[in-house]
Amino acid sequence: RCLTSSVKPEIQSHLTLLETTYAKDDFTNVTDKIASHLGRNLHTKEHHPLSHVRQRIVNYFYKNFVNGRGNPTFSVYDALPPVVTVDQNFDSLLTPKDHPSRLKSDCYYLNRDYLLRAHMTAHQSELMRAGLNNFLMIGDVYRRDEIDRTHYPVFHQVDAVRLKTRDELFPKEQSLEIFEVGNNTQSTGTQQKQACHTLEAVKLMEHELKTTLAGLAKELFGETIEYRWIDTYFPFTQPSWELEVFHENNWLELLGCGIMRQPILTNSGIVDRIGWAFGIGLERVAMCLYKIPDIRLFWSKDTGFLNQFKVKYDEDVTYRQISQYPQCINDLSFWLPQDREFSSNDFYDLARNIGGDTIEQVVLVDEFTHPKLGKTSHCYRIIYRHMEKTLVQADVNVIHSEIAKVAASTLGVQIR
Ligand code: FA5
Ligand code: MG
Repeated sequence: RCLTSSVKPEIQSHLTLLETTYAKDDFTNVTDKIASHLGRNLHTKEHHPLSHVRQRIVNYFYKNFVNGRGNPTFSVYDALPPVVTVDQNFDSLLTPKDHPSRLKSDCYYLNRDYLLRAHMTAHQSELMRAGLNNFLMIGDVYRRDEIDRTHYPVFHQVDAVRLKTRDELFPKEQSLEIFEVGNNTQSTGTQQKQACHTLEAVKLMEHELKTTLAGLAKELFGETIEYRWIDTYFPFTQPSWELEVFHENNWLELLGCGIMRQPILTNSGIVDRIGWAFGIGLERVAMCLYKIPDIRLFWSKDTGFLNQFKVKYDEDVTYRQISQYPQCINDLSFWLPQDREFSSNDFYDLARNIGGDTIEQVVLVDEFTHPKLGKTSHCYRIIYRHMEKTLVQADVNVIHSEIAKVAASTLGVQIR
């Protein structure tokens, strides 16, 4: 269609996210840039550092909580859609109507009714209503925030809920209860406990919660990690704490947690249980574990970053700075020698010897054996990238042919 000067820019009255259309209003503030992060699902991408951290946390729960038949007690929800209602994100969690966390300046609203979830806690009520008692919720969360090395408007959280009945909490003591007589859910209680709970129940829940989370910190950062508990406030838990760990000379806030406010359970139809909950951010943990210097790197599609994490989820990796210059990618295919041994490592050393600092990665991308000739072929992708300068294809061609020539003469391979 032909554009003429009389065409006015169209003000769109609707926006579409994840195949659903929402009417815009005076609250709409989601930008295209933010919307482009939906569906990336870094937490479930194989070998992504955030996926490794997620797996470490999930496995800790699988290992430490098993039922009588030896099965994991916690179930995992990692595909809950990030568009939620104001009710899910705030009201169902008893967030006061005038609480600053609801402000347009802090959240990405689609309109007055829908927003991109600001925390995974937004899904607590719906999963409890579905009948779950022990579950983990994992996903991307969205917040308008300052911009620096450690803050990005999209990050990832693992949230957990654990609900217990009186019999589960006090299996041996028939005289102990979890609720005070009169079950007063109207009065809010004290910093120490909600009015409706007995002190015994709260103390036992607090003990299990803190032991579990201190154990998680040790699982992630090692047995000797120093940690401390800080009293805090969340609208949805009482009492509430933050867990901080001492890492590289700084106290780092790892997670928030607490005893769930009882009306959240009652509103979900649960009248006979007490619960604890927590929420932990994945980026901070991954940045510490792998020494990743900038939070934006998690969104990188650069294989110089991603391929450093092609390891088992619990292996130690220290991130090495990648070059800011562009990659030059060349493949090399050859038949393996039939009269002697060949190992990929011999080729990696050879490439490294010849290419030196111009080579970022060498990856075996294809391997097949000819059905009739019985010969095996390997294809290696050599990714050239210098730390200090842009490589042009002509320079790379010289190095690449030298690698091919020396491989043929010293490893006995036959270039294809
Ligand atoms: C929450 O989001 C609560 N929903 C956590 C919670 C769940 C408390 C259940 C009680 C019960 P908070 O905003 O503090 O709390 O975030 C929780 C964790 O997410 C933080 O401890 C931190 O690890 C991580 N986090 C928060 N903001 C950021 C950010 N801008 N960048 C990276 N990680 C963040
Ligand atoms: Mg916090």
